[in-house]
Amino acid sequence: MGLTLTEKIIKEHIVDGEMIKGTEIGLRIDQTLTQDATGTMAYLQFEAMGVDRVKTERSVAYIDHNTLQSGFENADDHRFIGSVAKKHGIWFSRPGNGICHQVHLERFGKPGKTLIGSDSHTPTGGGIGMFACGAGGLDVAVAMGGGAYYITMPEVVNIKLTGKLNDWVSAKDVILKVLQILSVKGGVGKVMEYSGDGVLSLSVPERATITNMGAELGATTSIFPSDETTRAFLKAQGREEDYVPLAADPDAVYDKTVEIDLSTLEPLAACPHSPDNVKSINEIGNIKIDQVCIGSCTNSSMQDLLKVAHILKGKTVHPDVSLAIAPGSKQVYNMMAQCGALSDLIDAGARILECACGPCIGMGQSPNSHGISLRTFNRNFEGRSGTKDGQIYLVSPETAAISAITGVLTDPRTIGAMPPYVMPERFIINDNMVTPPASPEEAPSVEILRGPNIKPFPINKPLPESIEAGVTLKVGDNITTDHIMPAGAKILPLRSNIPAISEFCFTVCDETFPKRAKEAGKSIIVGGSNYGQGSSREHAALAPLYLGVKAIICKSFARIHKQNLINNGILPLTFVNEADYDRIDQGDELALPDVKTEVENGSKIIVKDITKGFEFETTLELSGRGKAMILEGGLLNCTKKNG
Ligand code: MIC
Ligand code: SF4
Repeated sequence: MGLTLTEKIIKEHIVDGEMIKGTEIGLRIDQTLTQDATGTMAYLQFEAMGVDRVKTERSVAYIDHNTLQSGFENADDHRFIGSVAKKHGIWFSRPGNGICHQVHLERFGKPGKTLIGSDSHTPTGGGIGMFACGAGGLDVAVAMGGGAYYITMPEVVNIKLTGKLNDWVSAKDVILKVLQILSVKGGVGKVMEYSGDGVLSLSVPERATITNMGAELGATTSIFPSDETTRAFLKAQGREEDYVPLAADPDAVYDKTVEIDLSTLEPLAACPHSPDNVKSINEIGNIKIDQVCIGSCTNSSMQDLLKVAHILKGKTVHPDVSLAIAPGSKQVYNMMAQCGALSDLIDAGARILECACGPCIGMGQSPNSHGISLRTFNRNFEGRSGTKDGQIYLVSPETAAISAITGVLTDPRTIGAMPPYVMPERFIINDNMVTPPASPEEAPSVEILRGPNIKPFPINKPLPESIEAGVTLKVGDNITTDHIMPAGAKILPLRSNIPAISEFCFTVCDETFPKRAKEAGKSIIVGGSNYGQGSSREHAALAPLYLGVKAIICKSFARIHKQNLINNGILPLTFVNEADYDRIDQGDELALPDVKTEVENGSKIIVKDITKGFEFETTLELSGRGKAMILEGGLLNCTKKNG
């Protein structure tokens, strides 16, 4: 029986467990990446592990999220990360060099390699045939130290693409279609593997747009084959030697197949407030818009921006619209400047932002009250833009650019023929903003630069025999990490300071939560399905830990967040009978009288609702390693105990 591409790469990298679906496997990790908003924690954890030099083939630390520097905090964190990188064998991509995923694709990604990154959009690397997963900072720290990365052996879904995209329809519309079909939880426990002759017509950056936003399906990762298009991209990047051809065997067996005929797709948009709330532009109609933002790790490649420039050339941004554009990398920015396309953007009235995440994570450019903003980004969760009642629609660069001119949401197909654009054969290659690490000889003398905002991270205690705590918060389905630990310009600078950032935990849902949780001392949170979808931010576990949260009881969890909870010794419990969710109210006192023994013996945990006088069952699905982490109070405690 033939193998899928996913299975082939896993087979090459498996160091623990067996390739049996649903069981835990450990993978050798070739490359890691971090960004600055999760990086400080990851490197503090790496330091706590006491490893001198990373053991990976390539580890890169990027600065791209916290670049506003409205106080000393961001700049201090940049210096800290730069110094840790230098000392421990990590390449340092300086602020200004671009968004981690875009730069990694351009300069470092290699087909067939494994990559984990402390950012949920690390699967962007799947566009170049990497097995690339988003992970918690602690998992990345372990991988840098040479440890395996553990995942559940995934099911593999074949997304079979046939036909060719019509003019004005692009890669963003493909992934929005997949989201419409499968939903934000449709990918949990699965890898999305793309195949079919439709793949041939997609460039590497287009494939990367699709794998990037596979994160919104909750998928473990997404991957494209590596073919002549991949070779051409690597050649244009001056690194053809990194090319290897990769594809699934012709007789590979998939768990499920979804067929999409590219020629039938039309321009789509994800409506507020979820990436799977997808409708066609036609269905939504010509709504008046206030803002357009183009960029982010989903749509900021040279190809995307060239298209935008050709659309904007000689036009003016509509008087009622603000258009902001952030190129994905210095390479893109510079090439746009060199070929004159940047001038077309500027001339049309675009507000050019630095190459960074920017508005995607609420770092500036928040829309006006009730403002309607079209964005080429990947997430439109409530409040993420920095404006609580902002209405964010996720669209392709084509739809965004044309609507910026017309002032209303516009189906680009109604505007006439698509202006032609020609991609350069060679990209400008200048890695001068990537600082190499110090040599092993020089490394001991490199001083680590720690700013006053960098506070030690909380470490849990071993699991007690029993837990008694109140339900300090009850939330519904699809709670995102942006609900649990919001980002944005005010809060992101506190990423290195858990006591301070905890003051904002869950404030999107309930402003009183941090205060109440602290007063209660110990608490339990009750949630619906797909709890913790979205970001890989470990802060969504560390802040609740700091506030005394002992357990989350919900209908189901998103993958990375569940692992972050386990890594920090917080119990992720699921209802056996989902109807019990409705019987519990915020304020109820709960007890887990035999929790320790139950964890030791199996997966069933009995919970008593003392207030209401009933008892219900929950499950704790853990591997052997996960069990040890829960019993010891987290991964670091386990590592220390086992030497
Ligand atoms: C995001 O898109 O939500 C982020 C900000 O990139 C996060 C990482 C973070 O919270 O720092 C992610 O996707 O993992
Ligand atoms: Fe940055 Fe946005 Fe991409 Fe997250 S999704 S890495 S915030 S650009």
